[in-house]
Amino acid sequence: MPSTADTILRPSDEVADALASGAPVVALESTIISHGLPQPRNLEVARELEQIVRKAGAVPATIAVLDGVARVGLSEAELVRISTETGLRKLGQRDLPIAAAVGASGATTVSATSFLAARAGIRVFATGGLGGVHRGWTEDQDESADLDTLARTRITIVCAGVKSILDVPATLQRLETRGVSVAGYRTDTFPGFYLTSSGRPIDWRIETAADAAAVMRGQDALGGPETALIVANPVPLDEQLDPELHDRVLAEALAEAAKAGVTGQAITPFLLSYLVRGTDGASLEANLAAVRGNVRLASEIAAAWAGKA
Ligand code: PSU
Ligand code: MN
Repeated sequence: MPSTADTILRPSDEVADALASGAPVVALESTIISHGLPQPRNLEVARELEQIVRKAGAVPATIAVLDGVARVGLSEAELVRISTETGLRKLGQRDLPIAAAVGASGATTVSATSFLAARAGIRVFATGGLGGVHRGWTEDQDESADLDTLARTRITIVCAGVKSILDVPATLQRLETRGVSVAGYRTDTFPGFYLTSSGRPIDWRIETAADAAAVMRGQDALGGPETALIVANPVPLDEQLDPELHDRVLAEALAEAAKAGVTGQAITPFLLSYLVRGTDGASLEANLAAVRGNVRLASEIAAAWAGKA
């Protein structure tokens, strides 16, 4: 059977209706659910994030590939699938056509989710922390495909910065080079994922969801390369991970990963789960606090963008 846009990329009826009527829609990724969070908490989180979007008056579109079809907006049974199915793959943007051809199922990373959301006509996307340049890049050139995709995809991504397991200054540098717009939401420093601040300054600060929508209109009015807007939204201070605990356990995690020879797609899930265990779950709570805040803000931005707020 030939692959057509129809058979390979399928929005749910609810998402299609919302997009057709100009209602606010927020894209959510599935890798954080399948590979970034422990079971069984991940399923509760998948449901909770959708609930936050709905309460804010927008439609959630969790994105994943199921049996070779990129699905935009999942049913309850499909959320259970991405939370519990063993052997579910982690798919970046480059993996999508291959997964479609062989009928594979997988969770989508920021790169794949941004790409599919934009293709489906969704402009706003919420996640936890972006991928980026890994520490030790000079040895293995591990830079997440998230950055490249954001340099050529017109999406607004709300995140708590980039994951602190990464080389944050190098990642910010790459975002600058690749022409990706970055604005801090009510902050002058770039957020540090589990931590409120990475300690790095940020060039631009916005105060409201309406400001973000104005930036998005500016992107479209100016034309030029189809780049993303990163809205960097820090985890509240009283919900961040204790910075000393963070630094200590992260150093252990990085040493452990090097010793075990973990590389490639496996490194991010390895480090995140090491942190969960090494902090007795405190990193998980900080991660979730960050994601919830991002989903809330993304819902407000989607409403402002749709002209409903
Ligand atoms: N944010 C989180 N947890 C995660 C991720 C983001 O709070 O697990 C995922 C995203 O899907 C992101 C991916 O795209 O980690 C990055 O993986 P890699 O470094 O292999 O590109
Ligand atoms: Mn990588």
